[in-house]
Amino acid sequence: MKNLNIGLIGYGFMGRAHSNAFRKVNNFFDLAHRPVLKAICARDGGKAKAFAERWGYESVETDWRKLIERADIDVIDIATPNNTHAEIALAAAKAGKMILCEKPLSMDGKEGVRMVQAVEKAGVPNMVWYNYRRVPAVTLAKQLIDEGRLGRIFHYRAKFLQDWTISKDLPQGGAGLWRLDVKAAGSGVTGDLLAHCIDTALWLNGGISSVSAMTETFIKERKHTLTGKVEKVGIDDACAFLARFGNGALATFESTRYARGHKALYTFEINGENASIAWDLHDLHRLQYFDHQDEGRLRGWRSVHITDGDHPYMKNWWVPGLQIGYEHTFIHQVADFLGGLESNKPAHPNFRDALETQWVCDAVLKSAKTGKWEKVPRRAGKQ
Ligand code: SOE
Repeated sequence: MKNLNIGLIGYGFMGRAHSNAFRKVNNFFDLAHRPVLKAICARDGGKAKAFAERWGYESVETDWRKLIERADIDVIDIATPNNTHAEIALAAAKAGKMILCEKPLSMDGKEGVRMVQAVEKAGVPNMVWYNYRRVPAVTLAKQLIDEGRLGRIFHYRAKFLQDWTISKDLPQGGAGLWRLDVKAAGSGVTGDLLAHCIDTALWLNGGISSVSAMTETFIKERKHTLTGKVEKVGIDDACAFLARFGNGALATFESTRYARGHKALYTFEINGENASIAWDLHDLHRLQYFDHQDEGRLRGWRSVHITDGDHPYMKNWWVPGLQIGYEHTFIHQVADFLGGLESNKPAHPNFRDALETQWVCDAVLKSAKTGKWEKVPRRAGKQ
């Protein structure tokens, strides 16, 4: 078993999800690599030390540049606010480190191009944590589509609804609230939530060619945690867009942080010529499937419980019928990343895949400003 030394930057919600995955992956998957929690890096040394003690990191750094310089680190895992991804990734690639990066890849497509070029020039394995691809039911949806069971796809419908920013008293900026600060996040729900929907959609249904979007910022000013002043809110609180896929399918996407009663409701439905698929994050271990080829008298939506040994990833877990949850998607992602190193078939989504999502986000935000349909820019560089 080969050790793979991890240097994690950032100890927030995602730092915990990633650390849990690194710790558990070898207990459930047969792999030739073992992630070792070598160092946690964060500006606040006290908090980083407490995190290291809780999760079992061997050492603490307070300057990410020092972490990247360390010869004993193999993988840099970026779990920091969006505006720091590029600088860290560029330096890590230059130092020859493998890179795992939180979503979205970058602040925009232009920045993403530099990141793709850096990892490809350095030849370092790279991956972006779009974890919902690794929900077994979502992976099964991909298998069914790739097997051609849906036939021609006509419609793709996705939503990601939350309600945690409705209060006007919620400040923007700083730990936990940087997602509301446009300087740190780049955008609001588009980069934070719709990026997930777009990543899944591109994976399941291919490229998006054009979009027509609307966005709204419901609360125009909020106190900034770092400056103490009331400042303009620059993010999109809600975004809805129409899209045309390269394969001719029509799509609707919607996301908001103002859907009272919804905490993290990610859903999608795909309608094909022969069959349809629907999935819901609140019922993540089920895939709804309608097959028009079923005998007419018994035809209807099936609710398949994705817990059997022949379902994606499930043979690695408990016994048939027992379900798994959100945190397992990150474990699957680490397992696939390590498996990719071992088979020489790199895991996806890599930086280049995530750049595609970025281009769609850029086109969505542009369309919301111009009020026009916008084309999604083409890929940068060669594959
Ligand atoms: C925002 O609340 C958030 O935590 C996103 O940043 C995550 O990517 C999403 O999976 C859940 O919601």
